[in-house]
Amino acid sequence: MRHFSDPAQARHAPTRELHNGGWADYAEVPARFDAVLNTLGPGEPARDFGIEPILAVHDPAYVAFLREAHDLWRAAGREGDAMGYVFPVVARRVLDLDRIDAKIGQYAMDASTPIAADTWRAAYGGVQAALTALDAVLGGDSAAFALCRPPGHHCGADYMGGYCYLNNVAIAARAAQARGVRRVAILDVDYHHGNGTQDIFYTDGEVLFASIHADPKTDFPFYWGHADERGEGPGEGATLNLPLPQGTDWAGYAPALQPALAAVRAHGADLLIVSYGADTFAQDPISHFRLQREDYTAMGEAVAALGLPTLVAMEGGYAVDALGANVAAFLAGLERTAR
Ligand code: Q9C
Ligand code: ZN
Repeated sequence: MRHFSDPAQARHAPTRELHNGGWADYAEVPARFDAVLNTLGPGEPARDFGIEPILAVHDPAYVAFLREAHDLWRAAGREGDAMGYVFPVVARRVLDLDRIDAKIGQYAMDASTPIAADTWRAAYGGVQAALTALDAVLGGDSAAFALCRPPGHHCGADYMGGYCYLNNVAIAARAAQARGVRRVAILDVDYHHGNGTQDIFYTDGEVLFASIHADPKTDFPFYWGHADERGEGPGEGATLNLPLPQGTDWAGYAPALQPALAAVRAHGADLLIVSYGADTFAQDPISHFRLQREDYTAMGEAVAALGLPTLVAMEGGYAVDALGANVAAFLAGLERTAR
């Protein structure tokens, strides 16, 4: 299977995040990128599809903010990474305030998504990797892998969060539709609920969002991903959330995969996009499932059995030493079943 990335993606290097009331080392490290390439090989460079596919998903004012936030932070005399600390929970008012802290809060859902000097460039590169992999799939490859970093599934049309700035899979889904694909299914198997992706497609009946994740009662992002969130209006029934308890191993995970795959089948999807996070791994330092490397191969085989053209995009996975192998195991399973 071919895979795609942009070297600029390794330049995004925030130092710390606010977690449980204190500073924690930033888990979404550049070494994740190198670890995957070390295992898979260098792959192919992302091509540049421009800003338009990004603006088909994200608010232009939010995109402008992402591009300038770090410069504004420095201009305000601040050091290190730009990060907010006040958030407009009441109706999320957009007031076009000048103070950098007000801008950040307006476009953020948390304090675990700092903007460093090269964040925009890295996020842009990750989107282009996803679009290049999409192009491979639409061009006839049965599957392709985009080494997206930073990840994307927590950010919405106009907010960042959960280490995510641009929603790679949402952008790929809309780009596919612009090229004539009508029905898209997004299967999100990252440990955390993909709240941003859900949000973007919540009222859209043509894009299915099905997610298996840690119960948000105990895990980030808390406010989304509960089983009763099923979509709204024309999107009603096109969102499926399958929360699982901390400690879930493959024996508990595999049964949840079945209704998710059944939903993809029932959707009549022409294209499958997988938000692949390896933070369900037993040794993940910030997560609490118990999957093993071989389970990812079984997962890949189950996904391949759908028989759909498949774009796989990287999301989380923080056990850096095991990340390459955990990605390779999933891709091997996806390739094993002939289609
Ligand atoms: N120190 C993704 O996996 N908070 N995002 C965790 C750990 C944020 C995870 C705190 C978790 C976001 C793409
Ligand atoms: Zn995650």
